[in-house]
Amino acid sequence: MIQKTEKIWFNGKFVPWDEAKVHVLTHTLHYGLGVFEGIRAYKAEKGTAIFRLDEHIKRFINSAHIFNIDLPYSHDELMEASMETVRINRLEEGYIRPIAFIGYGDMGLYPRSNKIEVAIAVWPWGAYLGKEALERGVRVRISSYIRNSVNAMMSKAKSCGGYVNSQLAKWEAVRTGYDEAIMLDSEGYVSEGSGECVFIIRNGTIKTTPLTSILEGITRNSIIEVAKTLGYEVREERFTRDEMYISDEAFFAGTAAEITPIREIDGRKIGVGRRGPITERLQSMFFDIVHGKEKEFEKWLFYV
Ligand code: PPE
Repeated sequence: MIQKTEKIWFNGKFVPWDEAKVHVLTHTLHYGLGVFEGIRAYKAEKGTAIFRLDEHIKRFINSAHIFNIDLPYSHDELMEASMETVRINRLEEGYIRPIAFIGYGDMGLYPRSNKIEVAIAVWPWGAYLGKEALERGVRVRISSYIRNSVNAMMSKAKSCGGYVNSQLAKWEAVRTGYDEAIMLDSEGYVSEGSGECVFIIRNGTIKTTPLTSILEGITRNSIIEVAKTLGYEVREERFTRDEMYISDEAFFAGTAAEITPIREIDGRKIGVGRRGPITERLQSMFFDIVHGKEKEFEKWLFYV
């Protein structure tokens, strides 16, 4: 169960958690057109800091733009509202969820008069795939469902409806005994997890799928930059499921999942079957960065 905090920012005002409600005929609830973000705040050395808040708000605005949703708030207002929601709830560490959705009014697929509603909630959220997964790694399967194809759903937008596809994959994976799913794109190449980008490592080279059919992951982007700083070669190129099978290491990257090693795919052990050395190095650097222990990457922290 979600761990409640005190207040939710809802259309510009703070309301008590239990009162942040909508009508059952809220448009997005029926048709799925809405956009959201997932952001983490960490208890860093100098206080609570939101990781790459500006990039997340930029993506939120871009997601709305892709779907012609006129957000009634500016980039700066959304930044400040996110910070204030963390502050007012005295959240030391946790998750931030801005969402914009089409409110009550017209039904049907071309709502003309409905208000665009915006909310920001925060709550404590531990390791997405379990605390031990960060060390031991997870077991995944290739989904029988393919990723939303590029002209069916706009993958650069983090949209509510896009996650129906993710949930098909996630439920199938869990119900058949795995922790998480990896979906292939409509051409058969690896795309992403239900809520994470995918990386593999072979012979010391790090590979991640190109942005074609996936969300522009902010964790993905951070890892690419960190890996390059550490001197690794990083390639953004397509790869297949069998290349994953024979990789030395593999991991998921996402705000919620952070860096979660993958220890098994479709019943095949990856590398030695636990977190590999390069994954461990990137993971430990990533956790140092989000906790404010790396000067060079302080630029990514927004202290509340
Ligand atoms: N792909 C998908 C489909 C995705 O949902 C996410 C984040 C990513 C890639 C990684 O993006 P980024 O967070 O910018 O590194 N998924 C969010 C939702 C998780 C949820 O269960 O809700 C997240 O990690 O916050």
